[in-house]
Amino acid sequence: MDKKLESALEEHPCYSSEAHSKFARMHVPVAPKCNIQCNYCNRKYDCSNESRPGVTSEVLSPEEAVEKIRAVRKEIPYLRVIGIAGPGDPLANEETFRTLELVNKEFPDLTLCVSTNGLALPENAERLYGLGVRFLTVTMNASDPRVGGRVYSMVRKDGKTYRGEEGAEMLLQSQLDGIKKCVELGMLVKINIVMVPGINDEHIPELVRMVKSLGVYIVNILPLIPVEGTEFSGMRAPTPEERKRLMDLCELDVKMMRHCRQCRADAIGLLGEDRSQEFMRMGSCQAGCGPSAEERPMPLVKLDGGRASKVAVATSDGKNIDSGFGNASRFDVYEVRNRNAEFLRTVAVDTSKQVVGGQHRQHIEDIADLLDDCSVIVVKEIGSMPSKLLTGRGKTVRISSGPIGRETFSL
Ligand code: CLF
Ligand code: SF4
Repeated sequence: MDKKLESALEEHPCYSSEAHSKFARMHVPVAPKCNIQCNYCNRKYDCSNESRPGVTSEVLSPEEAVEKIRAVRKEIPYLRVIGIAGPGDPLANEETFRTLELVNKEFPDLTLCVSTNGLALPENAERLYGLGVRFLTVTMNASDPRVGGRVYSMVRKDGKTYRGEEGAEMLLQSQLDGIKKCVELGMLVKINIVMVPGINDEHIPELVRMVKSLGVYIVNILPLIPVEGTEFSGMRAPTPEERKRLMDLCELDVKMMRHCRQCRADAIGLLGEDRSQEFMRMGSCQAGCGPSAEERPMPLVKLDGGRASKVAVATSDGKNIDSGFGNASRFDVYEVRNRNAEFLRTVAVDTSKQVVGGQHRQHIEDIADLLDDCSVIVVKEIGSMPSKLLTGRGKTVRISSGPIGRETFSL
């Protein structure tokens, strides 16, 4: 491994467990289209409280992505990696390549990282390498088409659609050929595997041995997140114990990633601290009725400001701002007067039930009702829907993290 790659590896928050608390990655969501359909994926939701791959609040053009990187870099000097991870498959979108080209030219010191399902990898491996990509992730859920046929409902290649085992076989062949090429070129390949109990869990050790024989650098086993509106919505996620057992077993064969945060396609920051909402463009409507791309104001806006008498803080322990709006189990409410904050009450939120799909908005409205007397809400993160709902009710939303202190209340 050459020196440059070695130091990039040491500072890559996903590939190095030591780096994940020190260095940040930024995903640029430039790739909306996908060429397959996984039975666990539904990309229509847009909410940071459902943090998972395939979800993003906005799609950027390559030029907008570069502009955003410029702005983020100023705020996050420890940014090291620019990743393209969706919200569709990066290799099914020409914009991915244009973005890589632009980023490589303007920020040669940043590491480029791409995450793909692998279907279009064989024909793109050299192109990616030529554009400076040395870190590549392939999400691969089966090394047997009989298993893959239960995970993927559709694979589209060269204008044709393939289903069931036939589609899974085609995908598998592309993944294997593509991984082999990337390893030979000198890329560090990571394999992401989604663990689906009853579908591929028993098969995963065999899959891991196969990818190990291809020379992959590291494997990451992620738990299924059952999502409303997908084939797997009724399936259960593996328990942490089941997943740990499987990782322990597979670690006998290959290096295992254990600090994955299942990021959004527009995640920004340290792995455990998504700051994407801080850098959301304001003023552009998802339905396309906002200003055109040329007119759109590019300044990246921090949610901020306003005077308040009551402030609600999303906290799990009463000491730190550490929760997102939709997944907080508790808000502490303070009254702020003459720059002094006085604790008033704790508002507990019922988080015992899993909230999916259409129930999500109701859950958000219920929390907003509980905090109706507060004019400022301080959260670690928030999705665009809850953020719009709160601002529509006249609240000021502030994104912050770390200890609750004087700064939390300097309004
Ligand atoms: Fe992004 Fe993925 Fe690159 Fe990391 S994420 S493209 S390798 S820079 Fe990391 Fe996020 Fe887990 Fe992915 S924590 S989902 S493994
Ligand atoms: Fe969704 Fe990614 Fe699967 Fe495409 S490859 S269907 S974006 S999970």
